Amino acid sequence: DEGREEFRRGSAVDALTRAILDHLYFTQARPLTLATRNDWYMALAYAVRDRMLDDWLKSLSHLRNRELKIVSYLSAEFLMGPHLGNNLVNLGIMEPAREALAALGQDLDELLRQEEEPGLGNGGLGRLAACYLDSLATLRVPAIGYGIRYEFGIFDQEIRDGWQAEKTDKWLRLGNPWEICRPEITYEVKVGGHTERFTDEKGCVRVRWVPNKVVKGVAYDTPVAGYRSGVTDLLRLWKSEAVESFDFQAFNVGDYYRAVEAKIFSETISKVLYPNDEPEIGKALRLGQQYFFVSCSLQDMVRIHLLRENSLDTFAASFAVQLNDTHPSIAVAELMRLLVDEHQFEWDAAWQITRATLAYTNHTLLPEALEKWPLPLFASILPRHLEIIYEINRRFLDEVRLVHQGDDQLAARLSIIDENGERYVRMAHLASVGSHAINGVAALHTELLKQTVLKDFYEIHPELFRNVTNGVTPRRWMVLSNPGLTRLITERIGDGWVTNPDELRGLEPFVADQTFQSAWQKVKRENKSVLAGVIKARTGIVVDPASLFDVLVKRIHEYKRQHLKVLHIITLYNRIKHDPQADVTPRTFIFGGKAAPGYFMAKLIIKLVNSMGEVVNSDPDVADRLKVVFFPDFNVTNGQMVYPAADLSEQISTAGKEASGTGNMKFSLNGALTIGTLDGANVEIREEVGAENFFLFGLTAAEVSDLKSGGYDPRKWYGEKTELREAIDQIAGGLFSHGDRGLFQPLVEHLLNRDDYLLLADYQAYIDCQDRVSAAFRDRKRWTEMSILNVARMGKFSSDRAIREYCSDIWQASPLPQD
Ligand code: 26Y
Repeated sequence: DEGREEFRRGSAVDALTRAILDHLYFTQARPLTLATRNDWYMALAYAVRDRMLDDWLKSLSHLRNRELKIVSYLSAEFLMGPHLGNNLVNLGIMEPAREALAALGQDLDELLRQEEEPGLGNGGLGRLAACYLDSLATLRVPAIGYGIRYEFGIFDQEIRDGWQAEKTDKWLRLGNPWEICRPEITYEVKVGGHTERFTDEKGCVRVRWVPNKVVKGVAYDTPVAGYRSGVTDLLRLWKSEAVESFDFQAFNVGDYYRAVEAKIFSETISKVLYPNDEPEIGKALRLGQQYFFVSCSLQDMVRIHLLRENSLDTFAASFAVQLNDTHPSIAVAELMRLLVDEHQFEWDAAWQITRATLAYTNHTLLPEALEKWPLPLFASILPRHLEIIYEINRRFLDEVRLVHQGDDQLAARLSIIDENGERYVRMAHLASVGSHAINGVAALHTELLKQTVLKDFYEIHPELFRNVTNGVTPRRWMVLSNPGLTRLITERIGDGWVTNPDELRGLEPFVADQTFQSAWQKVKRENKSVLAGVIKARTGIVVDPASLFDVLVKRIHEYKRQHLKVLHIITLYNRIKHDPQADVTPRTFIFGGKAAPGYFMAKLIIKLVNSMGEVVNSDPDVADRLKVVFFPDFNVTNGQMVYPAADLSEQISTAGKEASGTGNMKFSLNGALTIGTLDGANVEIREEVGAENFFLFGLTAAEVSDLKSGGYDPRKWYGEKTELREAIDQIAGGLFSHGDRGLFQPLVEHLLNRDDYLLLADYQAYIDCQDRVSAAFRDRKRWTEMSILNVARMGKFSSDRAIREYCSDIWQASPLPQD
């Protein structure tokens, strides 16, 4: 094969040039003279995809190799971000591609901006899945990410008159060159109907599920290249379609409209991503989506396994299936159904296989964010699964009662069915009972899991619990998004850190080095200038790259306390108003993040940020020393510009509420210092970088729960803290709403009467800590040292480390041997 079709495989400039021209003509069907920017982007993308195919097809052939365990990452969300740049980095062809395009009169950066990112996720959980696929491929572990090919991903956010407006995300509009449709890989998925008992040829009583609808899932495959690893893994997303036979049947009996309705229903399933990061009770379509992708994925695994072996007895040796939160937890009942109903397994054997295969990752402690489905709804969509769940539950609770005789309360608390009032299926319980491992996503989170939401499970089965602290991929979040810092680091310590980021420790000897420090500052300053340009273009606001870039970007949520940051800014503003000569450290406050469309308070917080910003930004007394920016449409693409330009990373959630956080890691890796509470992975970040290089404030998780159980009264803090009272009174009094006292009243009321997230209790500690930040920023040398040390000590937070832990502690999966 050597030398064959060099122009489709080679990474030299002329091979790439020829490949791009070839795709422009033969794939895009465009003459040079008429090619649009999108044509060039598509041609380049296909040329890059071609270069992934040898490794990919090799990896796909491993699916047939019975010796190799495949990791299946089941996730309702994969927030992959733009593919082009990442693939150029991982294949090592960024520079030749740039040159090839230049020779063709095209600018690579412009084409990179042409890609519409696949926003098939809400935030942290979906982005984690994407980082994990990058690490799996980089570590040469055979893996498939299974999910849903939403036609519309997370909405695009616009800001109109300070409010969030949602626009549909039409990411497929101009085509998707990265995916390959596999019309031959399809599965049928049943929905609704009822069950029947019958006796089979062997005289066994079996169950038949008679659905009232059947839909079809079609596989769409996207290659995921490892970083120069020679392995390309697979992201397989399911699109729902109508089953042809079903149509024809209805058509034949003349019921044309019913056939059309069935088709519409079928296509609705994968239509749109739910833009919430907390469940809404009773959304039938959401349960339909979850079952749809889980069923397709498990049927696909069964097919692959049967190509390897003739019996399903060894299924757990072929696949390690990870449940990304409870969203795919119906897999517990579906795998049982496939084994028992469709493959005639005995219950006990099937149960043993199911538990050996599945493992569950929990991502939240908030009780209101735990998924549960009303029983009647569940029964109407998945009647057979409900029966199976009852049987799983009966056997599980029998065991519990046997060991813990007389403790009926315990059984009720552990039950998969919530019977306190309205009855629900508790998905976290289903996932826990059906898994051989349960993990949290940061050390503190796992400890709290064991003490709170999964306490009873931990007490009966402590051996199931693990911690795997989250990580992020240094490829996208450093090499791709921060080429300046990447170059500087690599000049000093080589490029081994990209796959072995513990090598970043090699920067420590340079921490006080004058030349290195100025080069470091220069990179940060350039990143800030670039971001300043984008801010100007998108918001019209002019910001000074010399000021401290103080950044809070993440989904908008009360527990993440964006409004605590608002109180801080108002406090600084008031200090200036009281003394216009006051010596304040100039800061640019950058907010970003989407609010769930139905989350009123979150949307009001966005409006508050913008309204407050208008007043602060235009006040002549402020004289441009404070600038407030709400950066619209925070997503992966925008994140890649924001993290590298940050001086200060805001990680200010109420302790005990943020499971891990992963933005915190991206900031620190890019040289921002953190101001944060002891929450989620902040705890471990601080441990790694050293307490002296981290701005810590606020109550601990234990103090939070003590304060709450003692009957927390926010008015006490309001009464005692003058600056706090002034800020709240100004919001209430209409200072930021043109005198309208009604606008922010719900927010103020909540703070004064409930303050579930303890903003008032943490306010003073936060302000005092921010004063220390301001002072520290004035000592350029010390700040730069801290910044370098943050980067040097981030090794632990690589997703490679996390994936190695999953492989050894949960999946028992190993890398492919080098060939
Ligand atoms: C039920 C459905 C509407 C739903 C959809 C998305 C529920 C939750 C979510 C997303 C949750 C999420 O993103 N959680 C975050 O996971 C990150 C990765 O582990 C954590 O770092 C972060 O703390 C956690 O909030």
